[in-house]
Amino acid sequence: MRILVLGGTTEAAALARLLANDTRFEATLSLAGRTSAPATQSLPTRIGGFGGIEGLVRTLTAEKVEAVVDATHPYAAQMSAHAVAACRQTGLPLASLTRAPWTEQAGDRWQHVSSAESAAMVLGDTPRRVFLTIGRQELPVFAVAPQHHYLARLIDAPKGKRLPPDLVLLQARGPFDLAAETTLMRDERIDVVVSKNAGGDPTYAKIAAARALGLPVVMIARPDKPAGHVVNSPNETVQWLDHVRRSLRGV
Ligand code: 3Y8
Ligand code: NAP
Repeated sequence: MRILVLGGTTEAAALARLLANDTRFEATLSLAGRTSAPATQSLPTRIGGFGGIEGLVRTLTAEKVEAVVDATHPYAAQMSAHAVAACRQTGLPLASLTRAPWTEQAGDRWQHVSSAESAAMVLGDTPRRVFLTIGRQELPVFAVAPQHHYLARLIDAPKGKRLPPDLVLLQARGPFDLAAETTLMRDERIDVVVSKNAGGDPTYAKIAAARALGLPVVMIARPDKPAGHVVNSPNETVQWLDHVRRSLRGV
């Protein structure tokens, strides 16, 4: 059965490893092409946008895809909206591999905001040392608050965007560990962390390190992310795919 997996996450990579050795399925992984050197994947991988909903419909039809898995990141809301629309239009089954958000533990000092813009405002007027861990795409937002010192972690260096003046770029990709995150924040004298609620383990260490150091975390809320049939793990996704395969084959 021919499958398209919309990837770009830890779970998508894990699902790809499961599908690569499973002769019941012929799967392709899709990445947006956001990073210059994505991690090698276990499945044949296509890189780049589809060209909106219609582009995705054309790909699904041309590639004779029989089922779609949306394993994109919790903040990749547009890709998920397009997947729901394109699967409705083509009548294809869609599973959405979702990830639970992090929840506050005792000792956490989270400030909830709705966007990167409100995160920049809530930092306040007094200059602070900010650990920005939300990547490159929304970095220009913080140019409205130039009084702060920013340590910004991202994968590829930003190109030609208006950036905050007092900025140090840290090029690194997850997963990260508690000891390294704690040392980094202490050595850099960080006094506030800005984060998305990515969920999962690969980047939770910064949240635990902030708690250990008694630092506040400005937590940007997840966007509404449309979904098809919700599955919660790569294994559950494979079970769903086999159920679809059997119903398509009438077995
Ligand atoms: C291109 C694929 C793996 C998957 C690793 C996960 C974990 C690390 C959490 C921090 C937070 C951040 C960022 C982050 C996380 C995993 C996972 C996850 C956050 C890769 C990947 C692609 C991307 C795109 C990239 C964004 C950026 C966001 C960095 C590969 C590594 C900050 C999100 O330069 C850019 O334009 C980067 C863009 C979207 C957010 C942003 O706005 O900048 N992810 N991340 C995917 C594609 O092309 O389709 O390059 O190998 C995947 C991973 N990112 O295989 O181990 O599964 O969640 N990625 C955030 O949470 O704010 C890092 O640094 O603490
Ligand atoms: P997004 O805002 O939801 O989508 C924007 C556009 O990017 C989509 O309309 C689509 O272009 C293209 N696109 C997104 N994901 C794609 C995929 N897997 N395959 C092909 N095209 C894709 O997406 P995003 O938030 O920029 O995320 C881009 C990628 O990075 C995704 O793979 C996501 O899983 C990964 N990621 C994102 C974050 C984050 O913080 N947003 C964190 C970690 C990983 P067209 O309209 O042209 O089809």
